[in-house]
Amino acid sequence: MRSKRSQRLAEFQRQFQPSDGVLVAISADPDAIASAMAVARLLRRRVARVVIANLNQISRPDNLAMIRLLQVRLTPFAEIHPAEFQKFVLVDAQPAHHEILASLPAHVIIDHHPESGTRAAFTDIRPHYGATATILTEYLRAAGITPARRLATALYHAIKTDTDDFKRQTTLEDLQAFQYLFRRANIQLARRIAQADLRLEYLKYFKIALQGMRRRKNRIFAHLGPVSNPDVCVILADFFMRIHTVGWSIVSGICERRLVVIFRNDGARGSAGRLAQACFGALGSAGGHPTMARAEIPLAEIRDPAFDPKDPRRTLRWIVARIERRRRPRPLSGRPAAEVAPDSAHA
Ligand SMILES: [Mn+2]
Repeated sequence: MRSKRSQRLAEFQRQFQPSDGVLVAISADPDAIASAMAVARLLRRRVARVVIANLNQISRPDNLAMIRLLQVRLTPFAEIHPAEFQKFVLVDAQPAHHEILASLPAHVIIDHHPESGTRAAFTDIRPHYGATATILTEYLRAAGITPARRLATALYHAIKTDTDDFKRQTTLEDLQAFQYLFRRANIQLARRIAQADLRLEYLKYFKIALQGMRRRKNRIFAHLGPVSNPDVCVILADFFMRIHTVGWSIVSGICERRLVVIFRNDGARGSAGRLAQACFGALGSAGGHPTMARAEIPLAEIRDPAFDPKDPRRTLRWIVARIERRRRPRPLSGRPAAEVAPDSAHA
């Protein structure tokens, strides 16, 4: 009797003919990229060709580093003619997650997100797994394929990323896959990829933040002025949390006519989500987790004469005053935050 894993692999392999052109459509993040690479490896010499197409424009510097250093070949979906393919594979996503995915006649769906109801000829969805890369690592092992260094490094990085180094949803299977990949991955290269979270043009925001920052007890505030991408506020807010005496870091910027305020808290006292909500909930969307939160306020909603988006010093003073005023009369207690809008960027 063959094991469940090799039965599942055989069923996956049965979906493909040697003449097939296979399109793997992904929303490119580390888990999706690594899983697509594994599908391409599983289908090598079994089908005519495999093309990996990214639906999204890839802009995160660490993902760009992954693609460059692991020599991943991706084709933007806009350049794809779906009619030229016979089989469509979705990994780390389901048709309900993206309208383009919904428009493709998926033959294979392999994912770890919650079930959204769509089935394909072959569907393997395991919501309790920390990463789709773990499922694909099991397929490779069942197929007797030892992943080459680049593929092993991609899968290793994917599991680390999706489980946030095992601080998020992780199963025994994720740990087993990680242990298997650890011996085969280029750990230095994976570290290099994970570390590459900056763009050269972000350095000017470090200068602005360091020169303009304000300290109130264990709280650091900085306002970056106009930013091309709010991710840079997240990077600076996380950066200030690396100072061992800092309990709160609050970094803001202006992007697309909105004031974006990123909150970080050390998790010892107070709640970033509740503070964001209390200070800015009346003006825009605000909320998050106890340690991470964000507020986004349309500039048009702020009618306070003390606020001037064109003057970064006054903007910072306005934010500091609004937050410090909130903190004084009613110190925040340990009640759990209402999770309004989880901070998604650089989570
Ligand atoms: Mn994933």
